[in-house]
Amino acid sequence: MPCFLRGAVRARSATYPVSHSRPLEERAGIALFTLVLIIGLAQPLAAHEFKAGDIEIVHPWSRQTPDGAKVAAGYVTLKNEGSEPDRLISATGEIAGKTEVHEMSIDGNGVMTMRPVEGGVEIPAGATVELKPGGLHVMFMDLSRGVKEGETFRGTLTFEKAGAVDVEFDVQAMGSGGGHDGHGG
Ligand SMILES: [Cu+2]
Repeated sequence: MPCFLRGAVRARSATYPVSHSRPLEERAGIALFTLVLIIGLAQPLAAHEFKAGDIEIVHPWSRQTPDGAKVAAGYVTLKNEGSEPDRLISATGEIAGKTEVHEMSIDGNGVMTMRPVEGGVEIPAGATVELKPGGLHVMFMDLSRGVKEGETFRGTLTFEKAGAVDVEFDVQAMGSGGGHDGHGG
């Protein structure tokens, strides 16, 4: 009886690598595929950068739009690494019929208003200017379609000196990045 058992165990362990294990190449392939998949899925959340002359354009983003929305806001961080001031004078977005650069402010009655920035947004030499919820923003109007979290859409930013540069706006979750939802164009 003990002899029989030992034989059975040996037989099973002998066949195990053949019947249950994948070749090393295949396992390496699966590992690589999984890694590529993880990196691919993580990409929309990672910061992304663009460059126009001395202006570094960090992580342009927008928000998922509610159903039927006709406007959306875009945000971005602009770093001027040059020795001359520059200005963001205009922007476009592929989802928008019209795009303006806006600033928000609160008037004497506590009413929040926004209007196009006269002459564009100045970016002093060596300075970092943030377009962010509640402040300066790109206003996408006459939207041709809504956008969902995880998508990207193309646009351009035009600077007085650095010129026009193509960028991609990452669409983040509704409500991300603070207030400033649901304002009219
Ligand atoms: Cu606005």
